[in-house]
Amino acid sequence: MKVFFPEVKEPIRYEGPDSKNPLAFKHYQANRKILGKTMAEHLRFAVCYWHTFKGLGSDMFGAPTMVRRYNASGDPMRIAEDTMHAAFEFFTKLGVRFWCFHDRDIAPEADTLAETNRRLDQIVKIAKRLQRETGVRLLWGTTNAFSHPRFMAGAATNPSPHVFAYAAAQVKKAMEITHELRGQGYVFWGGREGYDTLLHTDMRRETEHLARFLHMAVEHRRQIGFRGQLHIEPKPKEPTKHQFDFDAQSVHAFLIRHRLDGDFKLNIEANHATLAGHTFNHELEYAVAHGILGSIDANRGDPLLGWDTDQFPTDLYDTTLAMLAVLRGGGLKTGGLNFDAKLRRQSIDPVDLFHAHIGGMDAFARGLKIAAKILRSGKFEKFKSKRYAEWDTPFGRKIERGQVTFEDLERHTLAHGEPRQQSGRQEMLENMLNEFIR
Ligand code: XUL
Ligand code: CO
Repeated sequence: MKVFFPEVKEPIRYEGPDSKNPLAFKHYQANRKILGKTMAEHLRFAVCYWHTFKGLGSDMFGAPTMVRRYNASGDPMRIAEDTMHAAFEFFTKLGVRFWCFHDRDIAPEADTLAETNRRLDQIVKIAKRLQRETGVRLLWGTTNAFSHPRFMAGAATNPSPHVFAYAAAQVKKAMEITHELRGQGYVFWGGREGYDTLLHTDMRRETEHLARFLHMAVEHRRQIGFRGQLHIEPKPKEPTKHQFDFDAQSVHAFLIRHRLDGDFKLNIEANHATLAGHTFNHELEYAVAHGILGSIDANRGDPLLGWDTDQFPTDLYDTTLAMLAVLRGGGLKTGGLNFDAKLRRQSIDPVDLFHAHIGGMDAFARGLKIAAKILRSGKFEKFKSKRYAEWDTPFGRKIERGQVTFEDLERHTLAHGEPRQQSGRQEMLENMLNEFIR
C-alpha cells in the first residue's frame, strides 16, 4: 500500500505535559476519563477534508505553495482516490475518530450531474471500505453549492429556480452519500445565501426560498431514512457582504419563523462568531441556552484581521470557555469538534498538518480538563445562583410565572423604595478564571 505521510511513521501518542516531542500529545489522552466519559467521547475530534487535504495554500494574491504526494498523478479521478487513501492514513496516524467533507472535495465535478454523481459513487465506495477497515466514522457531510460559477448569485436563494433545482439535486445526492457512509449529521452552511447589494435583491423572497429548500431537505431526509442530525452553520459575511444565516440568534429566529426549529441544530464556528462581532463563547452559550447546539467547527480568527482566517485553535481561554459551555449543555451528542482550519501559507510541509491538529487537539483537551475542574469547584455556578437569588423568593417567582401586573409592581416599588444593589465582582471572577487556567 502507498504511504502518503512517510514523515510520520507511528500513530501520534500521548507523552504528557513535559514531553518536548512536537509529534506527541501533551494533554489529549483519548481513553482518560473526565466527568464519567473519555476525552475522545467528550471531544469527538474530526478532520475536515477541504482545508486539510484540498487546501494548498493559495490565496487571492498568490498561487498554491504546498505540494502533496497524493496529487502527483495529475489525473483528477486518480487524485481523488489517492487523496481518500491519504486522508484515512492521516486520520489513523493522528488518532481522530471522525471526518467531514463537501461532495466536491472528495470527487471532481464532471460536465453533467449524472457523471458527477457517478464519480461520487466511485469514491464513496472507497471511503466506505476505508471507514470499515479503520473504524473512523463520518461526523457530517455537506454540499459545496458555492464554488461553481452557476452559484454566483446563491443556491437556494438564487434568482433562478433552475439554479435552486440544481442545488436541490446536489443536496439530495450529498445527503444520500452521507447516509450511505452512516454520517452522524449533515451541515448546511449558506455559502452564497446572502447578498452583495440590496439594489438587486428581494430579501423577503430569497429567505422564503431558503426556508422552502430546507423543508424539502427535511422531507428528503425522512424519505431516505437518514437519521443524522441536520445543522445550520451561521456566518455573518464572506463570501457575500451579508449572509442570511448571520449568527446563532438570527438563525434560531429564522428556524422558528419557518417551523424548522424541531429539525435543525446549529454548527457553531469560532471564527464565524468573531466575524459577527461576538465571541465563540457567546455563540455557544446562546445555542446551549436554547437547546440547539449540534456541533462545532473549531478554529480561530486573527483579532487584527477582519476575515475568516480559519487558523487552528490555540487559545486556552477560548477552548476552556467553549468546553465549559459544552459540558453545561450536557456534551456533544451526535456533533463533534471539527477542525475547520487551515495551515498558514508558509507552512508547506505535510508534517505541518500534524503539528496543527496536535496543537488544536491539545488546546481542546486542556480546555476540557480546566472546564471540568471549574465545574467540579462549583465556584462560578455558586456565584451566579447567588446573583439571581432574589428571583427565587416568592416575589421573584410570581413575576417569572406571570402572576403579577405592572400595577402590582408599581405598588411593590412604592412600598419598598430603592432596590438593594450588589457588586458584579467581574474582576474577582476574571482572577478566579485565571487561577484555573494554568
Ligand atoms: C466556510 C465554512 C465551511 C463550512 C462547510 O466559512 O466554514 O467550510 O464549514 O461548508
Ligand atoms: Co465551517
